[in-house]
Order: sequence, then C-alpha cells, then structure tokens
Amino acid sequence: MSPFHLTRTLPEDTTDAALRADVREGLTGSPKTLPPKWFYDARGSELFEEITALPEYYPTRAEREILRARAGEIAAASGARTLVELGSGSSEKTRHLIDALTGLHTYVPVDVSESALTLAGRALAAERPGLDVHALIADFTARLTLPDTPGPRLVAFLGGTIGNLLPAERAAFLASVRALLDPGDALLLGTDLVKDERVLVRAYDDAAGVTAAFNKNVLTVINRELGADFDPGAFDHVALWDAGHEWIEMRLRSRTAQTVKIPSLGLVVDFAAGEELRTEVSAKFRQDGVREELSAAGLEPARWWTDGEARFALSLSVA
Ligand code: AVJ
Repeated sequence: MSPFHLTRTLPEDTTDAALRADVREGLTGSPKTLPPKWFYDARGSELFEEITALPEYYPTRAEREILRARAGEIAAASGARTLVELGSGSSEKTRHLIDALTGLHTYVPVDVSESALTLAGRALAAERPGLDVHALIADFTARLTLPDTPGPRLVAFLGGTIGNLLPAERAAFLASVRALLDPGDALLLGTDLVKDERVLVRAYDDAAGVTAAFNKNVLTVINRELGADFDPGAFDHVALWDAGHEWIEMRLRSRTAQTVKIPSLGLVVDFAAGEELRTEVSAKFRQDGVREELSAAGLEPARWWTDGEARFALSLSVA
C-alpha cells in the first residue's frame, strides 16, 4: 500500500465565511452575480459529471483525446517527478498523464472537495504502488503552499476551468502559479477554444436540461447553507455567447417579480420580472491570447496541442 496523506489548508469554517461574503456581495450588487465555485456541492459535482457525458458537452471528450494522444510527449517534455493537479475532482483524465510519467514520485491533487480527494487519492495510491499521493484540501485561487517533494514539478490545470475566472482573476491566478514554480518546472493548462456560437451555446444549454439543473443547484446550495428561500423553479436557465468578451455566460432569469429572504445574512433580495443573475463566465480562448496571458505571468509558452477538430487546447509552458 502506497502512502496517502491528506492536508487541510482550509479551516472548515472558511468555506462558510467565503460563501456568506460572496452571496452578500453578489446579490446586493447590480447586476447580480454569484461566483461559479458554489455550484459544486455533492449534488452539483454529480450534475457536473453528468454534463461531461452529454452529447452537446464536447470539452471533456476533446481534452481526454488530447491527453490520450499526447501524454507521452507531455511526460517527456516535463520529466516531472511531482505532478500537482489543481481542481483535481475525480482525477479521471489525469490517469493518462500519471501512467505516462514513468519517473513520477508524488501526485498532489488539490481540490476544495474532501470527498473527491479521498476517493480519488486512495484509489490511485492503491493502483500505483510506490506513488506517494499527497492530497491538499485547498482553494487553488488562494495562495497555495505545496508540500516539499522532488522536482521537476508539473502543475496541471485542466478542464478549461481557467475560463471560469474573469480576466483580472486569471492574471492573478497565473502569477500565483508562476510563483510556485522553480526553473525547469512547467504548467499544463487546458483551455476551451473559440468556435461556432451554436456549438458553444448548445454545450451550455443541453436538450436534457442537465446544465439547467446544475445552474439552479447553486440556489439549493444557498438555501441549505444560509437558510434562504429561493424557489429554483421560479428561475429560467439562460446560456448566451458574449462575442465581445468571447465568453459564455450562464444566468438565472427570474420568471416573475419576487423577493428572496436570506435570514442568516439578514438580507432580503428583490428580483424584478425578467431580471438576470449571472452565475458563471466560461471564457473561450485563441492561441495568441493564451500565449500572451502566459507570458504576462512570466511563463514561457513551449507546446500547444489540440484535438482533431481544434475545439480544445492543452498548452505546456515553462518557468
Ligand atoms: C468547470 C470549466 C469545466 O465552464 O465548461 C459546465 C463548468 N458549466 N457546464 C465549464 C460548466 C456549465 C465547466 N468547467
């Protein structure tokens, strides 16, 4: 049996404090917004897993195709002895990479979900005898401290999740990743690419309504955690392409004029009929833009791979 360590860098109550602050700020501002990280309670994570299997939702399959085809090249280019995966979730796609990294000593999955980390971490430690798995419960958008493990390090941030950050947040995030790296370390970044608007909108507004349920689940999270009385059925799911920013937005549109109470914040929130609450931005990228953002953060773009239909890209950049 290989070693499995779990380190909590998030005190149990920070999540609650952060949720309260985000909800207060987001629902008293204009327009109303909520950060997408609050989608992912147990139900939300389950719905996201369902999304990844939808015919309309291509990013997961496209990224898996690249990882499967290029794991050997990525492994050879990085020579990593430590693989750090930010937002590791189920660690499913990462298996290809772990299998290809023959000199791998330690895998460091980083996620806010303790249940996902424990499940994936234990399975991996059992499957790869000799692999040290050091799971970190942490918010990867906050400053991270990595365990002291052998280099070179490869930090992987997959799934296109970087697109859920706003441009200024992205710049800060990439700079903080850069600060974790030593010379010879690398970043493997997954980015969804700009494409036909209809393909993009369908991926966020599927026929089966799974993404609509995922979107509305954030209201259920706020009801449970903060005692609010949102009626998820009183909101419509909206997915739209913002061509100026080149991002998809998910919104919840109030079907009627309504008032929502959030007792634990002492807050009463009015919605006008048709008023929209922005719940997610999912930016889509071009190669030039990715290169510019990496360079601005002090990372040197080295490799760029896409799937056969150029829907999604993985890039490798070095410190
Ligand atoms: C978490 C970045 C993979 O933005 O595509 C899926 C989340 N939102 N459907 C994305 C999501 C709606 C997703 N990622």
